[in-house]
Amino acid sequence: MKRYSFFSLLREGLRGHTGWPRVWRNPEPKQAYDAVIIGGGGHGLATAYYLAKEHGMRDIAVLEKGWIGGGNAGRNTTVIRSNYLFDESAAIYDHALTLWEGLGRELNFNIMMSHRGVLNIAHDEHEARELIRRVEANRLNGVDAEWLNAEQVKAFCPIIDISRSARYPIVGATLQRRGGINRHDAVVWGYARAADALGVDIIQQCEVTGVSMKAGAVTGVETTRGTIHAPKVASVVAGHSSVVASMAGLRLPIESHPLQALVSEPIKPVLPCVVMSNAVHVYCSQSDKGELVIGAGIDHHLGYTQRGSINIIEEQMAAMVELFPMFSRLRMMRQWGGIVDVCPDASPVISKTPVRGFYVNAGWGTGGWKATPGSGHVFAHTIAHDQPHPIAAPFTLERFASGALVAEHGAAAVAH
Ligand code: FAD
Ligand code: PYC
Repeated sequence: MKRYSFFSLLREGLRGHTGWPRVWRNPEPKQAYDAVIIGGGGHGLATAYYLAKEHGMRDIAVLEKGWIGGGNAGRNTTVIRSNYLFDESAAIYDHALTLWEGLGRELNFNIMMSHRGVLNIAHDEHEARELIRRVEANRLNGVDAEWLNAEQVKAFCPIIDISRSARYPIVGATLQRRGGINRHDAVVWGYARAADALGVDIIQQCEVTGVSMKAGAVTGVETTRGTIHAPKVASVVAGHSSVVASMAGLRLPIESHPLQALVSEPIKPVLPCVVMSNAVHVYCSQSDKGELVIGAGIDHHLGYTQRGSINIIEEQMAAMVELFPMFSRLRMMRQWGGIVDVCPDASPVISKTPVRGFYVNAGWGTGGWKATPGSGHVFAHTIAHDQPHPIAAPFTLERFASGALVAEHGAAAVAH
């Protein structure tokens, strides 16, 4: 990778940043590819990268209607953990966490991965029993998990209020030390640069408006930049999965909801880990810039509006101050929303579909960021071999017919 001196940085600043080389190409769409990935978020770019790197497919386009990373990849709060209850989920989320552990090195890009630990708080005996059960299940699956009592929680996160007089007293918490946060745009840019270097065309400002089919098989897509032919088309469009699936005549078991987050003004480092509370309905971490990154549950209505609302600010702040009274004087700086696709069992869909050559990766709900590398890795296998990767096999669409659901509402955290 090219390195820049202080003087070259200064020169670019003074001449209006006109001389930087492109980090990935900006190609015109070709008329045909071996595979088209719809959606330039983290999952779509990771899928393209692993298709090219591990399956030797180089004639691939990623089509993004806006700019890469402008969807949920750029709107999420980057909490990463793999402490899900069921074996199937532990397998995919821990596969992702293992890939996160080496991803900065693999992409040669600083993704600012910080394994600072994730606490999931229990406020009563019932919650404690549920969470201890999860710790035991995690350990059986080889996922690192600990149970901390209230004093141990305080030792790990000194600013948290564990007084018995609190409205929601803290009984204990699970801790996953390998969990943490990273930098969302760095992940997107790292995957984009690596995929581009392997020959993948990343095409922004190119919205897919139709899926073309013949005799039950996909033949390509219609886009705002023309028709593109491809024998394999994969939809990885997070909040818009039902919209794109309907272009192929498919109805997915998915509902789309707004999910909001907000950040405070930057302050000195005070919060050393991620803290999540289902009962109080808030979670929080502190970014390297010093801002507190705070999230809420989903908006209860269905919708596609990517914006904040007053009730969420009020509810989140009330909940935050329950856990961290010292934050009562903080000012909030920004609030935003993204659209998340939620399946009835709070688990994703990584699947072939009844349309031959058309694949769907969707339904990650409020928790797909943490899965990004694992999702891309196993989805690439599914597309390349036309067979689910063993880790993805429990997450095909067939489960909604067979009833073999993977009900992860408890582990899906605050947001469901
Ligand atoms: P996206 O980045 O949304 O990518 C999909 C892309 O498809 C978009 O760029 C979109 O523009 C594009 N697209 C859509 N339709 C078309 C079309 N017709 N043609 C071309 N392109 C199209 N998960 C966690 O694990 N931890 C968290 O802390 C966390 N916090 C969150 C907080 C918020 C506020 C939100 C909204 C989500 C959060 N999530 C979190 C969930 C996580 O962000 C998503 O599950 C995940 O990012 C989805 O990945 P993606 O790459 O598919 O999504
Ligand atoms: O799944 O851990 C999670 C999460 C945190 C915030 C939103 N989702």
